[in-house]
Amino acid sequence: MNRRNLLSLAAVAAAIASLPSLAAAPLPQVEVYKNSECGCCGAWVEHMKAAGFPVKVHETPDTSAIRKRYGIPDSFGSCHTGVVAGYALEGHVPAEEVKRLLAKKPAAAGLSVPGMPVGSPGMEMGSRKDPFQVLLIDKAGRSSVFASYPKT
Ligand SMILES: [Cu+2]
Repeated sequence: MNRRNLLSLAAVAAAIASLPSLAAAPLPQVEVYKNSECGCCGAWVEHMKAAGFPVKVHETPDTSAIRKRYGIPDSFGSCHTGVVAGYALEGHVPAEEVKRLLAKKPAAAGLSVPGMPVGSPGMEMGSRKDPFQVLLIDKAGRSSVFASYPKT
C-alpha cells in the first residue's frame, strides 16, 4: 500500500470515529393523527418532540378510521393515534415506553393507553397522577400489560 492510500485510509477511519454512536441514532418519525381541536393531543406531540422524536401531525376529523387501519380496537381507543415504525401508538403513551417498544420490536399492532388518564404525558393536571397501564396490543387485538404507572 502506498503512502497516499494509507493517508486516505486514515481519513476514513477518522471520519468513522467521529460518527455519532448507534445509541444516539436519530429516532424514527412519529406520524400523529388527531382532531384539530384536540389540545391534549397537541400536548402529547410536544412530549414526544421533547423526547427526541421527529413528529408529523395529520389533522383528521375521524381518528377511529386510523385506529382501525392500524389494528387498535375501539375498546382500547383514545383521542389520537400515532404511528411509528409500523406500530400504532394510541393515546397518551409515554415516550419512554415507545423507545422500549422500538428496542424490543415485539410482533404487535402497537401500544395503547386507553381513555385519557390524568397525569399521563399530555394529560397533566397539577400534581394529580391517576394510575394507568400501557397496553401492548397484539395483531389479534388482544392486550397485555406493557407497563404500569406510576412506576414503583
Ligand atoms: Cu388526550
